[in-house]
Amino acid sequence: MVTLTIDGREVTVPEHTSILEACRTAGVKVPTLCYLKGLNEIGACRVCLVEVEGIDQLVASCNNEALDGMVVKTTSPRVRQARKANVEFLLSRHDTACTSCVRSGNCSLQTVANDLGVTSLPYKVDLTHREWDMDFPLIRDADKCIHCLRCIQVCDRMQNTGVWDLINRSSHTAVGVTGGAPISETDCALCGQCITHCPVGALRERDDTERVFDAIADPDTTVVVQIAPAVRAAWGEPLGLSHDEATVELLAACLKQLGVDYVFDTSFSADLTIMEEGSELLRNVAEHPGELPMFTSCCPGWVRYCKAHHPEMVDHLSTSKSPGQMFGAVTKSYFAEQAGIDPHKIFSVEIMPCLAKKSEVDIPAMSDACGDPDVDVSLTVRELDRMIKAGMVVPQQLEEVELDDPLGTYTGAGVIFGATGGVMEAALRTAHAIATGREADADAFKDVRGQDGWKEAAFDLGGTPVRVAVAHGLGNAEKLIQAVNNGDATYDFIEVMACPGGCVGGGGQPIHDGEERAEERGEVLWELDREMPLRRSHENPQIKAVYDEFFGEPLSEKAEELLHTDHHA
Ligand code: HC1
Ligand code: SF4
Repeated sequence: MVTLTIDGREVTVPEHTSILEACRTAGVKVPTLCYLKGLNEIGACRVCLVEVEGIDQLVASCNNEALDGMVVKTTSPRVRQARKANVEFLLSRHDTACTSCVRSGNCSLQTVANDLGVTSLPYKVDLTHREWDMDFPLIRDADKCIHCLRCIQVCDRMQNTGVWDLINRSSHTAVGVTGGAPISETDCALCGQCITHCPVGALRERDDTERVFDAIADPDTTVVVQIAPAVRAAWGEPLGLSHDEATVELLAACLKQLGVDYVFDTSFSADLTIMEEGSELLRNVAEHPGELPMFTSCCPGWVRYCKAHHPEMVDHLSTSKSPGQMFGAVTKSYFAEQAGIDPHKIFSVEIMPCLAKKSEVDIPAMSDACGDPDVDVSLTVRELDRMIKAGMVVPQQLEEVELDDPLGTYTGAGVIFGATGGVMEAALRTAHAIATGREADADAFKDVRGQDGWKEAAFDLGGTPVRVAVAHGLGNAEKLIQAVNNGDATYDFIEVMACPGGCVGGGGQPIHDGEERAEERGEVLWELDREMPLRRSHENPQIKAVYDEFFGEPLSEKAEELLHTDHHA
């Protein structure tokens, strides 16, 4: 341990702690822009400067160690003036059109400039106005970049993807796409983690909200919205709602207030995915062992990564569509038939914590129900929240409403899809019942929960041993695949979610700069599961009905046509 003095207070911290972390331990606020603990500790933004007795220069607190006997000052005039000058320098090269920026009100540069009393910009350099493919789901505005390098580190070290890099030389050095390639030609998985880790508005999603507003305004169009499992754990955060207040039923009320015709829950089709994927797993274990290990395929970020980096594994991806896509196919077939609506007049919207879903809905093969895309638009939670605000909807003034029939019923198994390990656990609950004819305790498979990057467990499904693994974050997935390819690990079934923590930590979720909320949000889902009367997908009465009335049974010809896909298509 080392003991130092910060602003006259003695603080004791473990050796090798940074001065910044020591300040945080002492409750001393130090502003930062580039710092991400464990990932980006490079002192690039120079906003966390502090004064250390005996050293002439001010030092960046994030990449200098706290030493025994050190005396640190964080509030001296020198420190304040230097921080302010550094923020002014960043602003001189920044497009400060805050009123039209998606991060206005949630931007760390804006906050620190306001905190430091920046009221005018003493100088300004010409901006670059670099071109970008505005049709791509991920938008980058080079004029907003502050060169914090977080996106490079997150993409490279956490997600093993390497889309971003430093480009150009000397004074022209900037952050850009590696090798200067067009973004659509890179291996970007569209996990969106660079967006949620950007402190400013340099990275964002393509905004598709106007397409939804237009569909709502068209009297000939029936707008059907599905809400993904992980949305309920986060949609209320920017709107000042607690987790208890921000229920899926209150969100349904907001959507109805906006003019949406039907509101359903993707957790319903997560139950459907389990019926198909669980049956596929048992079939492969019994009849096609060469197709093992089977990987989950509900995360399009992971599917994109797999296709780009591990084409040898594509045939091991489950052919079951993601719940979002299954929901779209069911909406424009079974639901349209039940409700007597022409499926061509349905506008199908999914609200997802995800960026990659924007590319999934555009895959040409995902148009099985009536020839039109099964899902027309995928919105992130951030776009949803912007729609709620733009519609002047005040959730606090609304009463909850029930989800619509017949696709609004779901089980706890469907809800936990949004947290790492949840898809696996939901699948095992149902696979066990199919294999044995008996119900296991709903918590019997909880060994696959938790925040470890790579988890494994083995279960007995009616005499058949099944070895499973769960990875979240593409860097962890990469390690797991290499172990499988090298023969160092053997599994039958593997869940991969691209985002750390699963969809609760998704790249389309609300942003809280410097904070990781996935674990806390995941707890919301596990708690909802514990409270649900039905916790196994096969117990969902509407799932039973949809098989009785429409699909026949899992893996039937109709199910294969509407609920499965060819990943090579
Ligand atoms: Fe997910 Fe899924 S869990 S992929 O993260 O399988 O986005 O929430 O909707 O489709 O159900 C996302 C979440 C979501 C699908 C489900
Ligand atoms: Fe999207 Fe979820 Fe996959 Fe992240 S983990 S890319 S949010 S589906």
